[in-house]
Amino acid sequence: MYKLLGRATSGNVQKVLFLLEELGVPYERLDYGRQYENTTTAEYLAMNPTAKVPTLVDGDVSIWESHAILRYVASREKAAALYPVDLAARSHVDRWMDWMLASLNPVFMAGFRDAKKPEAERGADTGKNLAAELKILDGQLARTPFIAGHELTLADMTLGPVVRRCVAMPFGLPAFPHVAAWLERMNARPAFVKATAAG
Ligand SMILES: N[C@@H](CCC(=O)N[C@@H](CS)C(=O)NCC(=O)O)C(=O)O
Repeated sequence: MYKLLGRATSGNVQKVLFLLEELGVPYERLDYGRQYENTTTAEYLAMNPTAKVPTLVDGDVSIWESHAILRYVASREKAAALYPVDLAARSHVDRWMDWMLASLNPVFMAGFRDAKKPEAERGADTGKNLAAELKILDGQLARTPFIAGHELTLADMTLGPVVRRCVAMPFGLPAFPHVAAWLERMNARPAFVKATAAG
């Protein structure tokens, strides 16, 4: 049985929860990170030298980096619909997963930090930068119902938990109708609702 180490409020943990719930495989989630103050022990660092969550334990194997975990579990469970074997189809999933980490995540993190500050102390471009990335996603979702095409894939799993937070940020963001419709589709999935229930 998979063991997922990570608090349920972490967006990166929620990505993995979304996949595990969608697959319906047995797993156990254990509270690690932030308030639990248990990611700097020698035992944890031996599994994950970044002292972050999530970490996935599968027997003797331990894996960190949420997207590496998603790829491992989808491949191990032979979930080819979620992570295609065909290389061209797979590249559509991979590019959006990488885009999430390389392009959306930095502006999401800036937004996450700024949202807690009084308006006068926020970065001048935080909302603008976030809107620019969400516009790219909205353009893609105008073309296909799911991020990497006509079916749910790991790309939706990497983006769902974070984009739902992005659109709720207090920066007067414009409407992104295709993103909003896609989030409604995500919210219709019990796996997504359960994965993101902690906030
Ligand atoms: N790129 C890493 C980022 C991991 C990360 O930053 N995790 C955050 C939670 S979302 C964390 O561990 N924060 C400190 C903590 O909770 O102790 C991944 O995708 O797994």
